[in-house]
Amino acid sequence: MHTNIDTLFANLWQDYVAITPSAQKVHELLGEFAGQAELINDHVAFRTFNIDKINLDKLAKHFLALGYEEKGQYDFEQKKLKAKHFEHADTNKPKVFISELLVDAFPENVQSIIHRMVENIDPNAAQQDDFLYSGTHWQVSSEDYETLLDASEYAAWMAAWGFRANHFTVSVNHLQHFQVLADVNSQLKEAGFVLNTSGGEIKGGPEVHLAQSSTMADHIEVQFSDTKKRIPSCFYEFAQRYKMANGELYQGFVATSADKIFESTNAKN
Ligand code: OOG
Ligand code: NI
Repeated sequence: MHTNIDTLFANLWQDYVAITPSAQKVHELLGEFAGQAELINDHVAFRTFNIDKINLDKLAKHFLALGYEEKGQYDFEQKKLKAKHFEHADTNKPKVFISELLVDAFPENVQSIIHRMVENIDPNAAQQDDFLYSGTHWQVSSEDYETLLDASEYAAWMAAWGFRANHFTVSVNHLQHFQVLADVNSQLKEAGFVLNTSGGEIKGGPEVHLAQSSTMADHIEVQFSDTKKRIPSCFYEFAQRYKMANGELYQGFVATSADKIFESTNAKN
């Protein structure tokens, strides 16, 4: 387990930008406009399968050990996913959003591809310091990738990329130059970045106390067991939080919005 939160997120960021070059560029662009070198992250997100060896709880353990607490649970029936979010008492530390695919809800052929991948993981891997940015622990063929893609974009993404930050999220509330998410989006589009328009460019809003947008994932070449393919890697998200009736900023997530954010890594449609 990591002993230092900032070191963990620094390592996660390094791994993330290596396969998400646009995130580094967006980071520089927003920092320059806002006149600030440091951007505060609203949250960082992770994906996994609901298989004991590496399930959501195994990922969460790393954050619980660093003082994070579980704060919310979410269900995505259509995508066959569950998620939880975690917060740290130090509100300047990023929140953590972890989802897991309900593998047993998929057809036999899909389950067997996933189980073959997971069987290849060392039994102690999930406890290792670097597990959260350890990537894949298996090899898949491009054919298996395509089979997964037809059943679940999420499963295919996991097969290609494994364990790592799926996205970082800029806290718009902490951006000095920008007041609202729409202005951030305009700036990004002007600079040529492509935003996820599923469910609208801005998901949610003041009425649910959270507005979110994201880039579409970069496309990066991946070596499969048989051939190379250019496929979606990771994306960058932007979140603006609003005060609730009690005057406090909402800290949770919004399932209907999250459902669309997942699609930022879609290879199809
Ligand atoms: C997570 C999508 C949900 C949010 O902020 O609502 C999410 C994912 O794509 O793994 O990050
Ligand atoms: Ni997110």
